[in-house]
Parts: sequence; structure tokens; C-alpha cells
Amino acid sequence: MRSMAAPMRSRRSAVPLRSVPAGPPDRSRVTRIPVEEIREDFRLAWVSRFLDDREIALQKQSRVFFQISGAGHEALLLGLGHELRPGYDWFFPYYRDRALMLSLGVTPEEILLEAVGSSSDPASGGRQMPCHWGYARLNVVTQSSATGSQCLPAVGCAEATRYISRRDLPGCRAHGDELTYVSLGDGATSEGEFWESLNTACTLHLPVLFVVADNGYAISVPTADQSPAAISELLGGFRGLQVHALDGCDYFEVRSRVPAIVSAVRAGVGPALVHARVTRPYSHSAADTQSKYRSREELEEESARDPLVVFEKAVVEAGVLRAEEMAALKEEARQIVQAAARAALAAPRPDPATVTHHVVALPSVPPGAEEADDGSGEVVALGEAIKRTLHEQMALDERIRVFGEDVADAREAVLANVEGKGGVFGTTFGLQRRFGIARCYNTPLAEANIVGRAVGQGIRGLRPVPEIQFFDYIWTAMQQIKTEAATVRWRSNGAFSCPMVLRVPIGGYLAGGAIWHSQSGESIFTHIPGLTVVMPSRAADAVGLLRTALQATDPVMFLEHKHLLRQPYTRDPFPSPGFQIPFGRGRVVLQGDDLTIVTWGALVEKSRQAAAVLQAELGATVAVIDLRSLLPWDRDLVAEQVAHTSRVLVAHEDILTSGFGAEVASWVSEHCFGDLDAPVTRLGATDTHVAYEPTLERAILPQVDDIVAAGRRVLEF
Ligand SMILES: Cc1ncc(C[n+]2csc(CCOP(=O)(O)OP(=O)(O)O)c2C)c(N)n1
Repeated sequence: MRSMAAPMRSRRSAVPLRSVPAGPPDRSRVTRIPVEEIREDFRLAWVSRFLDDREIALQKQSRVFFQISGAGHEALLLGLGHELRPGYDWFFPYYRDRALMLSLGVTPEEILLEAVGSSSDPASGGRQMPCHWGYARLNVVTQSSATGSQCLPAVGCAEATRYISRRDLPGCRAHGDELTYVSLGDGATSEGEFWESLNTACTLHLPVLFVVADNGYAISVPTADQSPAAISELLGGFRGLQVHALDGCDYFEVRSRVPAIVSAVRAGVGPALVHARVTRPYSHSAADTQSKYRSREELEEESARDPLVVFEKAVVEAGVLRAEEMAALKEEARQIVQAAARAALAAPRPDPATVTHHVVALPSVPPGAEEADDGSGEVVALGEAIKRTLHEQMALDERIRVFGEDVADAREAVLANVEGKGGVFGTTFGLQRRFGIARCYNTPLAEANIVGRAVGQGIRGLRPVPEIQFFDYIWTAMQQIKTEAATVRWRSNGAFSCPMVLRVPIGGYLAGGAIWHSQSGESIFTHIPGLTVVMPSRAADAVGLLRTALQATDPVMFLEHKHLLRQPYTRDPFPSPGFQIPFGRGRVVLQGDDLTIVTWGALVEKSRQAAAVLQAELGATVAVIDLRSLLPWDRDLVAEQVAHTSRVLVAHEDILTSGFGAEVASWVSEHCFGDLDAPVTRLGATDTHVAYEPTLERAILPQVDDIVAAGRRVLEF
């Protein structure tokens, strides 16, 4: 049965690698590196390895709750560290980048503080698993767990470098030759976000250093099962990308090859990708047992290439240090880790009362800002109001950049001779012409790319305004919205934040929009802590909310109802400059005594019409509340109205089941029960998708008659 246990031969052609050189060693590879650096890195390599060992031991004692190692990646990362500048370059690391963190100046104690979950852990204060790095002082950006999702924010960060370094912007800093480092495993190169990031890094010639640390596996899946060839071979068609394959187990090879690669990126030649073969001597994580899927022979073969073994052998064979000196360095590393573990174990644990800290920081709006409108502005509808506010705010704040599919006017070369596009709804019309292509630009047709790049720019202090062309196509950006943008502040315990105003045309009543252009679905996003979700239904609200959104330091989802953009009933005088609307503040559209309709978006106007019918038919006066802001939402206003009318109907365009009305209704039932004279009632679309043919669409989406019927039921209960 021996053949069954033998390691599978790789289907793909191997990247040529040198491990321990056969024959007489080339001494100069070693001797040209200052001996102090060799000592320091050998010691750090062992600090890294001993940190792994210590975490594994502590996990067995239930004093650490997860472990993922950096073992086998040390030589690559320490070699790279010499060319990278902490607090100057920007870092979007992978969880195996333990040795790089040490090289950049993270202390062993800081690393263990995250492993034990201490409140003193600078990366997350006990919120993230070990090895989810994040050190603001070093420009190491807080890391999520989603493999590959770091690549697009990294590209956005590099875009920010270019933009910021040419301007003097408040709160933003950049150096002309800084680079953005992003690393990932061979498995993560299968993620679409990686490819989307390469696309933009190459198109824009951005200073990004991609490092793929290829240890041959993604948990138990061999690299050969992930892709048809080694990543460095697959990338041949990426014009402008320098691709380098090297032996990441050989510290001296990394030291000799990386300087030229990095200086080309710094010089502005464009992005580079290093594909480094490394090893994985420990299992994927403490939850994995690699002997279940890797043969003994394979593991033995790999252990001969262990970078720590290769490092020592090269140094001793070159006669630079003696074996005893290497042993002493190793012993020093052991002591360093022991002391760090003692300190980390004695460090304070987080206070459970802090779990709700740093979810979101709502922007403060000056008192009276909502009344600060003299009504003298030109009367405009919702879409025009949004457009004018973008113009106004971009003129005031150079940190704002608008980007997405079709948002620009036209190619610069033809701009003088054409009208310009400015978005499929015309909302961004004229922004490129007025502010230039650096401030309003088109992106690839790739929603994750759009939002992910906004994440990186927001983290750098810019105020990105990405646009998703239609809500119906937002899903490929979901990982960037939910996993990245919304969690940045919380997962870093407040060390990082991610401002962005994500503008999203939404909703139906278009007669023909169908399933792919008419969906709602705001409740999916109101379920995401860290996001703010607003949905104005008229011009003044749009202006006031957009001005506030552009001052937020966390992501805001700004939902623009397509059907409302040009409706005359959304028109208002364009508000005076000081006018703003705080998040979480609803508006009384109609006063009434007998029933409160709580609504938002397109149903505000329909509810107003329904209220008139109910008054005419039943003599009932109906209050209509436009929430405007869904996350957070105005519980106080709703409670006040329910106390006054004792009857409430929650009406929305989104489908009924798990619509946001369910949240409002359940809150009212729980907190306003004593005020109610009738069951809290909900109205929404049928639990279907939105159809194309107009009579079908009418049957699906709530109409005025439906609101009247539901209102009547509540009133007559
Ligand atoms: C998007 C996503 N899918 C799945 C996982 C679970 N997961 C964590 S690590 C990992 C394998 C990653 O392999 P690779 O990128 O090769 O890195 P390595 O662990 O080998 O260094 C997987 C599947 C995840 N974290 N994120």
C-alpha cells in the first residue's frame, strides 16, 4: 500500500527554486550581509517560531483560544522586512506574517497580548483572533480573516498614496516613494478580489508590493487543486506587473533579490508580485491535523527545507558565525518569548461592558442645523439635490473622490466636445468636468473593486464616495461592505476607521425595471453593525443627510430611490449651507390623531396619499412618519407618535418577511405595548422578486390602495 501513501506529484510545472545549495556554498551571499543583521534576524526568526510554540502550549492550557502559526514563513518575511519602512509604507498583511511584524517593530509581548485576548492588545483589545495584525503607529492596517479581501483595500491605499502625496489635505499624510505591502497565501490567490486588485494596480501603475507566500496548501487543499499553474506563471498577461519567483525558505536569496524589486516599486515603475515558496511545518491552525492529509515522507522532505535550518546551515557553512553562537542566539530568543509570555499572561483582560464601544461614531451635527434653512434656495427634486450637494461638498473638501461605473463624464480627450455622462441617473454629471479626473473617475465593472478601494482610501483619511450603479448588483461587494468596511473600527478597537459614503440607487416602481433593477433590500444592511443606513425621500432631506454623511468617519450607505429622483413631490428649495440632518432623526410628514404610518423611501408619498383617502373615507386623521435614517432609526419619534395615536402601521417597499418593518414593529410591540389599541401591523411587497410586466410589478409592490386597506384594518380593529 506504499504507493497510496506516497505524496501526490504536482500537476503543475514547478517554479525553479534553490534551497540549500548543493556543492560548495557561495559564501558571498552570506558575507555581504552585515553580521549584526544576520544575528538579529536569526534571533527574530526563532522568536517568531518560539512564539508559535508558546501559543500552542498556552492553548492546551486554555489560556490562548486559537492558534495559527507563522512557521516556515520566517526567512521570507525577515528578508522582506529590511526593505520595508514601518510607519512610512503601508501594510495589509496576512495572518502568517508574524515574523514581518517582529521585523517592523511589533514586540513579542504585543503579539502574545492578542493571543491571550488582553485589553492591552494594541491590535484589537481582545476582539480579534491571534495574528490579526493592526498597529496604527507602524501603518499596519487592521486585518480581517477573509482570505484575499485585504487586496482591494491595499490597492485603494496605494491610490490614496498617489492622491495625498500631491496635495495638502487635512489629516492625510503620504510620502512620494512609499509603497503598500499586501500579502496572501497561494490559496487566497483563487479569490476574485485578488484578481480585481491586480487589475487596478496594473491599470493605474500603483506602488503595490504583492507577496504570495506559497506553502503549498490552503488548509488541506494542495495548490495544484486550486489553479492550473503556479501563480507566478499565471500572471504573464498582466502588463505592468513585475513578477518574481523566489525561494522564500532561503533568507539570503530573499535579501539579495528583494531590494531591486522594492526599489522599482518605490521608483514608480508599477506594482510587483513576489511569489515565494515557503513551508508549513505546523498544521494550518491548531484546529487542523496535517498528518491526516500529508504523508510522513512529504513532511520529512519539507522539514529539510525549513527556513530556520537553511538559515543556520548557510551562516555556519560560510564561516560567519559558529554553531555555538547560533545556539546562543536561539537561547536568547527562547528567553525573550518566555518573558513576553509572562507579561502577556499578567496583562489585564477586557471588560465585558466595553463590547459596544467603537461600533460606530456618529458625526455630531451642530444644534439647530436642521432649522438652518431660510427657504430661499432654488427648488429642486431629489436627484438634482444630490448632484448639487456633491458639487458643493467637493468644492469644500478635496478629500472627497467620487468613483464607480459610468460616474465620470467622458474621456478627457473628448470632454470638450461632448455633453458627458455623469452616471446612469445623471447624479454625478459634471463632477469630472469641474473637479478633474482625479476626483471623479470610472472604475472597472466590479463592485468589490469599487467598495474595496474605498475602504483603503477611507482608512488613509480620504472621504471616498463610491457608487454602486444599481442596488441589485451590490452583492459582489458584500464582503467589502460587511466584512471590511463595517468592521474596521470595531475590530481594531477604535484604532482605525473607514469613512465612505456608499451611494446606491435602489427600489422599484419603474415599470420595466424587473428583478435586476427594482429590488429593495435595505434590511440586509441594517443588520450590519458598523454601517449607517439612510434613505431620503425628498430633496432637503437628501441634502441634509448627505452633508452629514460626508462628515462621518464610518461607512454610510446612502440609498437613493430611483423612482423618486425626478418626482415633483420630492422638490424643495435647495437648503442653505448650514443645514444638516443628524442621523437617526425621523420627520413628521403629516400630523394625525388616529393612526401613525411609519415608512420611508417611495412609500412616504404613497402613505401621504393613503392618509388623504382614509380621512376622506373614514374621517380619520393619519400621521405619517418618514424615518429617513434606518440605522440608527428614530425610536423616540415613533414612540411619541404611537403614544398619541395608539395605532401603528409600518409600511415599506421591501418584501415583508424580515423587512426592516419587522424590526420597527417588534420594537413598538415591546416598548409601546401599553399605548396600543390595535395590533402593530406591517405592509410590504409580496415575498417574491420584482417582475418586469407592469401589472405584475403593481401586484408585487405596495400601492396606495394596499396602504389604505391596511390602514383601514388597523383603524377598525
Ligand atoms: C473568504 C474566506 N474563505 C474561507 C476562509 C477559511 N480559511 C482560512 S485560512 C484558509 C486557507 C488559506 O490558504 P492560503 O491562502 O494558501 O494561506 P495559508 O494558510 O496556506 O498560509 C481558509 C480556507 C477564510 N478565512 N476566508
